[in-house]
Amino acid sequence: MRRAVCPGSFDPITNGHLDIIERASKLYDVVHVAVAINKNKQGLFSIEERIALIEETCAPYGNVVVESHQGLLVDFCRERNIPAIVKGLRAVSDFDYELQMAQMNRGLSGVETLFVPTSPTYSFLSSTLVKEVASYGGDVSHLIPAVVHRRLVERIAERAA
Ligand code: COD
Repeated sequence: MRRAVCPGSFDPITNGHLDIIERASKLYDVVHVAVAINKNKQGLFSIEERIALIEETCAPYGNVVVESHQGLLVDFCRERNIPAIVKGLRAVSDFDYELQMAQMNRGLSGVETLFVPTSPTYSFLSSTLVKEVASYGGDVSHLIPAVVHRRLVERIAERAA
């Protein structure tokens, strides 16, 4: 069984994340999506909400398992016998940090990182920008799945109330 992991914060999942997960799901038998728990960073969505949104949007792929994880990604991989991390690369600006993480992770445990070039439509896209634009009333409906858009609009309204 060939396994890979797509890690991230996914606060919330965007079409850019989905593009990478879908492409990984065609290359591997099982793709684990690891939602990082960061105790120092309060997200817009809870970990449980992020997982539910990822499960719903990735259900059509049929081979995606969504889990939270705390601590080192290499430990997540070791516990599940996952030999590969799949990451999307948006631009040169992503490269330096991604290369550092890839080399560190390989040095720690031997796990390899495979980089998938983002689809040009999503090369500027991040969860942070989506939240910022939506918080000022901008239209981000073409950048995130419909269910995520509904939840995002609701959450921003709740926070503003
Ligand atoms: N197009 C293509 N890919 C994209 C896009 C896009 N528009 N947006 C995001 N991605 C991909 C990228 O591969 C990105 O790395 C990944 O999705 C996740 O993105 P985010 O923004 O949700 O998540 P990050 O960058 O906050 O996640 C960082 C991690 C959680 C992956 C990282 O900090 C980590 O591995 N933490 C675990 C602790 C650990 O092991 N630390 C040591 C690392 S050496």
